[in-house]
Amino acid sequence: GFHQMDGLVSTRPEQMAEEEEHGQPFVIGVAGGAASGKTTVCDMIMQQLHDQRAVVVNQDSFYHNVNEEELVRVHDYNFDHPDAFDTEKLLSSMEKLRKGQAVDIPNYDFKSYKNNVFPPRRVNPSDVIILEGILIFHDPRVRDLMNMKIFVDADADVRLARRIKRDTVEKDRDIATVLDQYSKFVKPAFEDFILPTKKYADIIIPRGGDNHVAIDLIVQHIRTKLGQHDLCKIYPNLYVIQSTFQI
Ligand code: UZR
Ligand code: MG
Repeated sequence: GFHQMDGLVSTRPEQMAEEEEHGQPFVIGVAGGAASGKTTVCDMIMQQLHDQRAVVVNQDSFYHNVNEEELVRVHDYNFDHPDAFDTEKLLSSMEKLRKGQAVDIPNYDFKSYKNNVFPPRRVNPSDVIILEGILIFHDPRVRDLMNMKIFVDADADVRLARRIKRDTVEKDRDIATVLDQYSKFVKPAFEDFILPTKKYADIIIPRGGDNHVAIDLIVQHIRTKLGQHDLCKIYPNLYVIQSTFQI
């Protein structure tokens, strides 16, 4: 009997020590169609969480490099397909962050379609990690990392209008190319891969970044969750008292 107990006692604390030391981050997933307002929603959450250690990790950073052969016909390359992303790398990066280690995240260049043109971005472990991207709810392993899932909703015409504006200004593309890519890849991929992941969302935000009430509610919830976590660290006895009450 004692032997078995010894075994249990010696493995548990070791395993828990690492996690306890850093605390598990609160992971928020933000999905939605291209140009739906995901980035705006993330920026607004980050602004309101200014006093917390929070970081945004974009799925865009994990685009595979487009090779020379594909580059010749890059207008036939589907950037809206789940296979366009290096999900294994995203998972291993998240694994490190959760262990309290810093990670170097690739800086994908939309002009050269390469992830090694710019130096990587150093991301430090944080209390809140926001994972943002069109297909961030697609892989169940990535979904399982999330404590809260948000889907940003915007009408298709709004998304297309925003996208034309953004891609012509920020990405130096002409309107014909943007429209062509939209009907060939963006719209079908939205219907085939992105929209079906809406069912995994805990919260659906209509009107994207314009919805201040929704953002306020979300930030309040995050604060409550983080507050509970902090109280538990500062007053370890508080939880015992609370649970006695509940029983
Ligand atoms: P957000 N995208 C590009 O246009 N070029 C690339 O090299 C990589 C991605 C587009 C992608 C998707 N697809 O619609 C959009 N296409 O970026 C996602 N075609 O960006 O989530 O910020 O809207
Ligand atoms: Mg964006």
